[in-house]
Amino acid sequence: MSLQLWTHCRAATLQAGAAQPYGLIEDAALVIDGESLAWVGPRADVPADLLARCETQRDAGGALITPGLIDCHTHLVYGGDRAHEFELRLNGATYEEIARAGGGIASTVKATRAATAQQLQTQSAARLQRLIAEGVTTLEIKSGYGLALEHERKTLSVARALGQTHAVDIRTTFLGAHAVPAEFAGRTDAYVDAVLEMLPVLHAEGLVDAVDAFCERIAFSTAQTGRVFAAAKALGIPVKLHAEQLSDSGGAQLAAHYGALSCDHLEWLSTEGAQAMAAAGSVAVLLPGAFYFLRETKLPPVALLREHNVPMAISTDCNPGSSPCTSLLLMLNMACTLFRLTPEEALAGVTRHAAAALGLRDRGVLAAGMRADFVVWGVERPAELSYAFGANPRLQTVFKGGLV
Ligand code: DI6
Ligand code: FE
Repeated sequence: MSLQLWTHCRAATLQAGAAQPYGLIEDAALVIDGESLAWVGPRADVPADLLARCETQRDAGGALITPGLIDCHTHLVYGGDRAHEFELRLNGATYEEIARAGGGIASTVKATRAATAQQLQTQSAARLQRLIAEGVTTLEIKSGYGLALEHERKTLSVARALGQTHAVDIRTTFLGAHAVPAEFAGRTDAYVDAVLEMLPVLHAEGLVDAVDAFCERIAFSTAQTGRVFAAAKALGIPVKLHAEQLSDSGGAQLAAHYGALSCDHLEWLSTEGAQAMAAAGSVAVLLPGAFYFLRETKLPPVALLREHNVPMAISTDCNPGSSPCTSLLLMLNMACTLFRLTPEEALAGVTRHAAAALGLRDRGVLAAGMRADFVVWGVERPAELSYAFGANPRLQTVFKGGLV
């Protein structure tokens, strides 16, 4: 099979342990073999046998190439929106008043249940296209606004279908334990029973790549979350957790006990939680959009995560209630301005570490054997990607599995 050679570019490979920041290679070459990268390195070092097999040659015009971006925590598929509640709140209504009037998560559950699969798909595709336009080539989508078998199935099926119709890989996460639906009000344990019934059914239908829960005093306790995780483990499904977003409930330790791929949010993470995550190899997924939109003041403990070498990923948390955001590049900027990550940490957070948060080993860095998912940017330095905000990303080309 013939190969494709890319030259006249700078490559931010994001390889772990690279000598240069960002794993940057000046005057780089990439050799693409179908859906994979066959070789990445300095142009002068391309092996002669590979060079001889390159039939197509592309000049990147001095552009910067990064791995395709990965948005590893989204609730992208939902019905309706909550702009009206946003407006009500800014006109003085309290969260409780809105919730009592059927607002909050409950209103999104209602709208998601009422929507047909086709309507959900159309609404969600518009959001997905905005992420793709910024260089996202892989993203995770959680359920959790259906909260009943048929509606959780509808959400996860729409998520899968979006991956068929767009140049993006989609990983689906079952978040049945996101909130207690109205019909189970006051009966949280009975609803957890229902979640445990949904899980094997949806898994058998091929709709579940991972299982997540919202472990928080306003949602599910660690005991209830533990029941969901035990069921996931019995089915061999990896777990992730919305942990310590509003309080420290010890969710990170519980998730680590189950070998979680990631713990997400983490504003209230304790030292013990960070140690448990480090020992389990769980990724910390930081969500600056939710922090900003909810006007939180408690910062995630970035120094603690660094100290314990817990890898940090960054994601949009795209959802109608706490982060109505479809810009992963804006999250790069906010991770730096709000959380004080370095631009290099932020970029690793939407590439290498985001891949790890999804348990994917075939992407997130530019290296031989990895998927040929990459983005060609009209910028000189990698820091420009997190520096500018609200700007056109200057994205030139997205390669997905070797295809433009
Ligand atoms: N944490 C959040 O911030 C969102 N879900 C979650 O588990 C809130 C979702 C919503 O308000 O719709
Ligand atoms: Fe979330």
